[in-house]
Amino acid sequence: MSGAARGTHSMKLYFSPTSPFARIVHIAALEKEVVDQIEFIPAREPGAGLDRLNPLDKIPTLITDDGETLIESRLIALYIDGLGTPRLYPADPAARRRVLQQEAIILGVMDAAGLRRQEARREDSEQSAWWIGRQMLKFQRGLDKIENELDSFTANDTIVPLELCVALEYIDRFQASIPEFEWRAKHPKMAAWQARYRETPSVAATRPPGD
Ligand SMILES: N[C@@H](CCC(=O)N[C@@H](CS)C(=O)NCC(=O)O)C(=O)O
Repeated sequence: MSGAARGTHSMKLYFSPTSPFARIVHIAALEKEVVDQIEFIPAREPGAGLDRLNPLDKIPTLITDDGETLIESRLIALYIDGLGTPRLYPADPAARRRVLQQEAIILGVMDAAGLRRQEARREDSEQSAWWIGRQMLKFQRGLDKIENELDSFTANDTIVPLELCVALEYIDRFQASIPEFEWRAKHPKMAAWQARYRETPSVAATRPPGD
């Protein structure tokens, strides 16, 4: 990392405490022990100006110590991992591809859950059963694949099990209002794994208020 002394903020992370994508970046920073080099900027407060930095106006957005703006949680997590010896995304090409593929499934499940949830915020008459059905198929198929390959998803000390925990907690957060988000009955291996893994320090330390 170029020239940052421990304890001084050389990067800026635009975040929100309830964003699961920002939480992944926060976890990566804790795992890589660079969190004290990051200034956390609440992006949704008036005057934060995220829209001037990121044309998509999305959280998370990182400004590196060189002043580069990075958008998308996985790009930012990759950058943070690269500040030391890569571990969250292994250097070996085949292992790295597997991590990126497993990450794509987990983030895809989280995207589908987010889109389903947004639909629930519309008036009943404006909700599309077709769109909800599409998202819930992605959600169910994605979780089924993870359940079937859980040993591979959780075997290594990479970003994958950490992201899986974030995705499952995000789903749990909305289960009371969206009953089809119930996932434990059909995915017992994952439920047992989550009950153990959720107290991993970086996961516990970044849990949103109220969860
Ligand atoms: N694919 C993006 C998703 C980021 C995302 O959707 N962030 C949400 C908050 S959880 C956001 O900023 N939404 C505001 C918007 O879409 O206008 C990533 O991985 O960073």
